[in-house]
This record gives sequence, C-alpha cells and structure tokens, in this order.
Amino acid sequence: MRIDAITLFPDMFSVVRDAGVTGRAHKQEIWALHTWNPRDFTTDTHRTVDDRPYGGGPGMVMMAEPLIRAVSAIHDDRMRAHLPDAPVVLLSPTGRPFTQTVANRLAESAAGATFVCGRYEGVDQRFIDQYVDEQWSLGDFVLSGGEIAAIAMIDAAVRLMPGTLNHGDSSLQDSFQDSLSGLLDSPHFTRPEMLDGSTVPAVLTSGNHAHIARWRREQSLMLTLENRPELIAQARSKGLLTALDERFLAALAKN
Ligand code: 4FV
Repeated sequence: MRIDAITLFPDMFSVVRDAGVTGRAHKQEIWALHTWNPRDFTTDTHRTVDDRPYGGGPGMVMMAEPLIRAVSAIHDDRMRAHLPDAPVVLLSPTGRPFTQTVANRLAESAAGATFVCGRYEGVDQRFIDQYVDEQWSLGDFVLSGGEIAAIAMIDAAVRLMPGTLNHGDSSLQDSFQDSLSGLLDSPHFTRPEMLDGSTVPAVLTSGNHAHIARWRREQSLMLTLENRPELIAQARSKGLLTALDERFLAALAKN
C-alpha cells in the first residue's frame, strides 16, 4: 500500500516510517510512504505557503496553489509507477471521526491514501472543494497540524496489514474490532504473578480456556459499560451480544 503525505514537516513521519512495527513493515515494503512539502511547489522567492484570511481574523490560511501543484505531482508520480490514484484525505477537526472501521478500510485498500496535513487556521476552501475527497478527524480537539493525525491513522491501518504484526500480536483481540463485537479490550496481565502484594486474577492461570474467554468477555462488557456505554447499544443493535452477555449486563444493572 502506498501513502502520500503533503506536509510542511516531512521529518515528523519518521515516527511511523522508521520505528516500531510500522517501521519494520515499511522496511519489508508492506507499505510505502512518500512525503511532499508544499514549499517545494511555490513559485515566489520566499516560498510562501500561507497568507492572511479574507474577511480578517486571527492566524493564517494555507494557500491553495502549492497544494494543488503537490496533488498534481503525486498524481503524475503514481501514474509513472502504474499505481491508481488514491483518495485525497484532509485531516481536520471538521472531518468525519476516524474509527477502527476506517482503519480497516484503509488497511484493505490497494490504492492507499494521499493525506493533506493542514497547518495554521486551515486550508483555502477552494482547494477542499475541488481536490479533497474525504475529511477525517482524529478527535474533538485542535492540533497545531494534521501530521500527528495522519501518523496516527497510518499507524492504525498499517498494523492491520498482513505481515505487520506477528501472529501473537493479532489485532483481532483489539478494542473496537468486530471480533470483539466492537467492545473495549479486556485487562492484560504478565509476569511476575505477584506484584507489590497484587496478584493476577486466578482464572488467567487456571488453564481453562473457556473460563478465561468468558472472564475476558465479561471484563470487556464491564469496561465498555463504564467508559463507552454507547458501544454496548451499538453492539446490541448489530445483534453482536449473546444471551449470556445480556444476562451478565442485566445482573450488572441490578447491582
Ligand atoms: C485535526 C484533528 C486538527 C486544525 C488546524 C491542523 C488542525 C490545523 N486534524 N484531526 N483534530 N488539525 O486539529 O485531524 O490546520
């Protein structure tokens, strides 16, 4: 999978390109990153990429033309590599929420994505209207730039790609995955068995895999009910809760 990122700070992407399991996957060519700096697509001596907003107000706005030229250069580069065009994705707090479902979709897409990382107050709306296919948000907060959002989304997608995680790190046990009915993951424990007087739940050392699976499911249901109750309703509406789950939740509600 190929990812293109239009960014004023290409070095930031070393986090996902060179480190950890995503770095290993990049080295193994499971995915490829190409960064494009809008400053390289300016025509003035000051390599200007931003300007004051029409209508006044604080801050600056990213100019459309360097971004348009960068998108065009990416298109040409993909054509030369006989690769299909990828959706142009703007990272923005005004975008749709990025979720595990979107991460799975990106991980399965052959074309990948072209991420546009805004800075300043944002990007000229005419670039968005004419060149942006999707807008995604990392969350309901404002960052100083779209890079961290893009890096997070790339990480979430690449780790799902075959070969990135060892089998033992399977992503199937991850929070939000369908295999977990979209619920939150259960707690994890490892050696030592006794830590400052605190032990590991006995069921986890029982060797009884059916009991362990049930305990983990009940822990997921409790944690989800506590922190993200809307995910319980979502799982219920999708028919992903068993009668056993419902009985457990009903018992919880009574206490
Ligand atoms: C953001 C987010 C985000 C807004 C102004 C970049 C900044 C600056 N991107 N999810 N939340 N972007 O805050 O994706 O241009």
